[in-house]
Amino acid sequence: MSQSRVSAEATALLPRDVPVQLVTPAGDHTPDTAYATPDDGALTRAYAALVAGRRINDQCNALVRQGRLAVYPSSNGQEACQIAAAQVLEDTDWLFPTYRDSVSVITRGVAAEDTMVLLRGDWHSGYDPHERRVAPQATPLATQLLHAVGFAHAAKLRGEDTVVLAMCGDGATSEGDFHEAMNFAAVFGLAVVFFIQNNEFAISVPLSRQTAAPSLAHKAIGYGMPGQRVDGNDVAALLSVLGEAVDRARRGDGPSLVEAHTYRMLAHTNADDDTRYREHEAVQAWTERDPLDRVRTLLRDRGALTEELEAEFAEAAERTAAELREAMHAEPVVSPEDLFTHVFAERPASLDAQWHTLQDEISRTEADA
Ligand SMILES: Cc1ncc(C[n+]2csc(CCOP(=O)(O)OP(=O)(O)O)c2C)c(N)n1
Ligand SMILES: [Mg+2]
Repeated sequence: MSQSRVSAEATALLPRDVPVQLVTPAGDHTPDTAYATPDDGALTRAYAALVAGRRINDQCNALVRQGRLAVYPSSNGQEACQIAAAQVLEDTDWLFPTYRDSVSVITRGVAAEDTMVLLRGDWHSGYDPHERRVAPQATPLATQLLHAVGFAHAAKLRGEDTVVLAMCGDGATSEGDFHEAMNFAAVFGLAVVFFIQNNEFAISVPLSRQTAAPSLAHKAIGYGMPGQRVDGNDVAALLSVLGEAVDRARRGDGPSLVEAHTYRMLAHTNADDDTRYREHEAVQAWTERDPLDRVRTLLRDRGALTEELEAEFAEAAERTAAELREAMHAEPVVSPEDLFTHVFAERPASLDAQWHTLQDEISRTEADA
């Protein structure tokens, strides 16, 4: 292989200097020769999901304050990433989300109240992963990337054409698991799309302390897969760039990495005070890049989004929020024995003894009450 051929192949793996954008923050269409703009139907569907996603984020924030959720890592400001990740997949594909990706999980069809079981603290996951092909939301950073890669490997061995989309944050790219997952996926040519939502922070740690690379998408070339950067608040660009990565994976051309440039508009979770590490003005500046506004403006200008449709979307989002509220206001019925279930296929004597100790304590407490 000649030197120039090596460098041409290598260059093809590099991301662009400027993230791909198809709709400007003002709502103007900026066509791209390499990435097709989704049609108005697809964008309207995405907008409906964005409206629902924003409403779910708002509702969950309120539920946290009411003590109905233990914690809520909001994706407020990141809804375009959340929607696109879910909408580029076929029903038979798999999504591997993180704790911040509840809106993706719900957009994929999991009931909102089942999605919130984890964040209410009732159980490790409130849904059957196989039903909508959504892995349980991972809290330990980057672990889900290895699960996703293993899953894709198994699919390949079985001869299936399943695509696996694995989500992570900018901070998670510093984990060893991220690198192992990328390397394994590339070496074995697996159908994985690694999707980084770069929201500029890992709790209080800014991106500048996370990496010295020109961008997170530049990491892809080190493993031999293409990397691309996309405006993470432009749902049209996300659908196109992620869609292309999914098509590539399905064709058998291997994994790729997509970095979305977005911003976390709220604190890391309700347990975090973001005024301690970032300026209010910096956050405010991102309101002008809101992911809902720009696609709404575009679709309204084109006449594709009528007032009736908008009202319909808002009503549907309100119904989802009301159902979630109602479900979360009901007291959960949990059995203390659940703590001991699914730990081992057959419960060993030592664990059984612990359960009996707890049972004794419970019956004594009940007798005292
Ligand atoms: C292995 C591991 N280390 C540390 C943590 C604590 N932790 C939870 S979220 C977080 C920040 C992650 O930031 P990022 O990957 O950018 O995702 P974001 O929260 O911004 O979506 C950290 C350090 C964890 N959950 N898992
Ligand atoms: Mg982050």
